Amino acid sequence: MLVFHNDRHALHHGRHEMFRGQLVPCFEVPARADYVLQEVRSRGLGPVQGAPDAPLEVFERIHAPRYLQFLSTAWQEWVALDPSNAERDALPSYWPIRTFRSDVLPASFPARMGLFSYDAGSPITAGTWEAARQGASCAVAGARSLLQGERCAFVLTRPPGHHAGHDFFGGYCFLNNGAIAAQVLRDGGLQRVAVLDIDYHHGNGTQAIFYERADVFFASVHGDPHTEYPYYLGYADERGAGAGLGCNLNLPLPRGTGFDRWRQAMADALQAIAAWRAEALVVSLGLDTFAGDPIAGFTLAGDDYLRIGEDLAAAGLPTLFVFEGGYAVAEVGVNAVNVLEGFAQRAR
Ligand code: OKP
Ligand code: ZN
Repeated sequence: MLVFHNDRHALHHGRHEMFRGQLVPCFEVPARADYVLQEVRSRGLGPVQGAPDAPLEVFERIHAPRYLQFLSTAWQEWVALDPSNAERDALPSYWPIRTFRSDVLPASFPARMGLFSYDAGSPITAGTWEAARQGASCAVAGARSLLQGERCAFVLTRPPGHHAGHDFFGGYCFLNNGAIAAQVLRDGGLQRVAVLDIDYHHGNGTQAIFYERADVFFASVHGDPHTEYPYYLGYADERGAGAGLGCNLNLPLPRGTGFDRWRQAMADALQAIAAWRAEALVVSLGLDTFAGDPIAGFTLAGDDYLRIGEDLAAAGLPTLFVFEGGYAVAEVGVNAVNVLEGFAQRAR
């Protein structure tokens, strides 16, 4: 399996996120990707390569130009507010919730931080833009490899992407790598592309991006948003809108769900994707469904990830895996590569 590795991922290294009234150390750390790369190498999953920088126009197929402009200069603006900010991560403090305007782009940088975000848990650091841009470039390269005829590929990047929307960051995500990959597949000539999100958290960004589109099917198995982040999206009655009605499938499961029930939900999602006649599959591969995850609530075990890979291979579609969450740092590499190895063994 081809592996597209973001060799600039560690340039994004948040120190703190706001959690219940205090700054706590970030869960989304560079070591996560390092463990996955180490496991990819030790188990000989396949050749590891980087990716050329994709032009911004490719990202503009998914993200608003003014949002990309904001991200690309955010750190410089943060430091310009106060030179001592260089020692601190940039976090938002104000948000334009209902009744406020979002059409006006304020001159104030803190005001724009809030305009383009939805939580205080996603710090911007000196290298966030470089890291996110290189990761999205890996997603572009991975999608192009499928267009060239690869059966499967793995985009090994962080920060993750599935919470990032058309013009907002949040949930540790800045550029929506999976959505960008799906768009590259569409623009490369495929008519019907499915995104299957198996991260513990609902992929609100990806859902929102494709919600009114009939050419990309979004399916997600995740913790019930009544109790789990991101809370405000991911309910079962969200089925798409306009031309996209029927092209969105949410399968929320209660906190504490184990593998048997989870596996049946993924089977239901794959059946819907097959019935919709998808031509390719992008998997938002979160490993935070693991029992040992510090910020999630399902109880999957290491070997379960081999079965997930096998089930995904049995769907028979060209498949791009995009790394998302998974915060049991020491185990995330084994769990991720279990999925990929299970897939590779069943697919051949
Ligand atoms: C990103 B991805 C922990 C609270 C949860 C946001 C979780 C983002 C998950 N301090 N904060 O879907 O794995
Ligand atoms: Zn997650």
